[in-house]
Amino acid sequence: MSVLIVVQHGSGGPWRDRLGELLPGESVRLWPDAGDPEAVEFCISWRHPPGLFRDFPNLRAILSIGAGVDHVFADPDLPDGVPVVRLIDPRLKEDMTLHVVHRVIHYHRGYDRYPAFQAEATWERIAFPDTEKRRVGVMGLGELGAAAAQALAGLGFAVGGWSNAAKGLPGVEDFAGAAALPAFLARTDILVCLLPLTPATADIVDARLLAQLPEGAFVINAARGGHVVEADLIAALDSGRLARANLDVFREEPLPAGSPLWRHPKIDVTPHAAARVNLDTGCRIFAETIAAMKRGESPANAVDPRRGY
Ligand code: NDP
Ligand code: OXD
Repeated sequence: MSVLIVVQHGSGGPWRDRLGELLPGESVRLWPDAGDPEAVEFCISWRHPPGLFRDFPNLRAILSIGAGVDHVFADPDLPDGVPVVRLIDPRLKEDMTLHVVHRVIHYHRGYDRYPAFQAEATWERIAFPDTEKRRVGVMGLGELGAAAAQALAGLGFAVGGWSNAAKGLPGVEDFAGAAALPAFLARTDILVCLLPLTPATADIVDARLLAQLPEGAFVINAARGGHVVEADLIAALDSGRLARANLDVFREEPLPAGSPLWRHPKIDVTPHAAARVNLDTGCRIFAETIAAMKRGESPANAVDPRRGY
């Protein structure tokens, strides 16, 4: 049997080496060096070439190198009945929480505006509301959104969270389902998107949604580029309705040099850097999943393909 690491861009070598240490006796290979296709039982993958998994007739699971599994389900030619397993890693959650908290505080306190003051040698303090009056809204209260929302609530922000089903998180006001979206948006000064990318959430941050935010709101997208209609976001920033946006993820990555997002004066670009998949913790989780499946257990954190997250 073999475990195949599939990474299209970047280096998969360290993943192969670390996993080889954690799974002694198994053949851990790096695509495209797949070896005997019949021997491949597990693929550990980030943005594989569509159709690839069909090459492996004895594949038992596809393990996502990432919390998001949209990159797997983007393949219209997945083999039937092979579970897709998402990565739930406390280290990734911690990284994301720090990114979101940092960005929220940055906008809440007006730190984005001080570089312009400094450039003109202007000594001026920016006013900001008391923390409990700053309303932050987190779209998606899953592994990452719930942690970020609770951290923000712990700092004293007025936090609301939108998800399919109410979560009852301490200090986080619940807004559940499509019917609750307008009320959630109307009370959100700083919108954080941590939704999974599915047919139901693609393009969700569009002109219609942005128009429901209060005047001068901020947007932080740390989920997927496909959530945001870029032209609508730019129009809302240009008109002054929105104050500023931080985009960490993009429809095309790396973000092409010619993209207007790079140079927009009210957009802060980070290069899909909100949370990294950690080699140590990630490999340990993959090794545990494979070991459990070899003992005959079902994989924890398999995704329901009908939901897509
Ligand atoms: P989860 O699957 O744990 O949580 C998803 C949340 O979104 C759930 O609360 C779910 O609600 C809610 N949701 C899904 N669809 C809808 C909908 N149609 N309407 C309302 N709520 C919905 O995801 P994670 O928290 O693990 O990750 C979120 C995303 O973050 C990933 O999919 C990935 O795209 C992105 N990500 C980005 C990274 C970066 O570096 N920028 C790093 C890691 C992840 P319910 O629970 O009620 O069903
Ligand atoms: C992920 C990511 O999904 O890094 O984990 O984007």
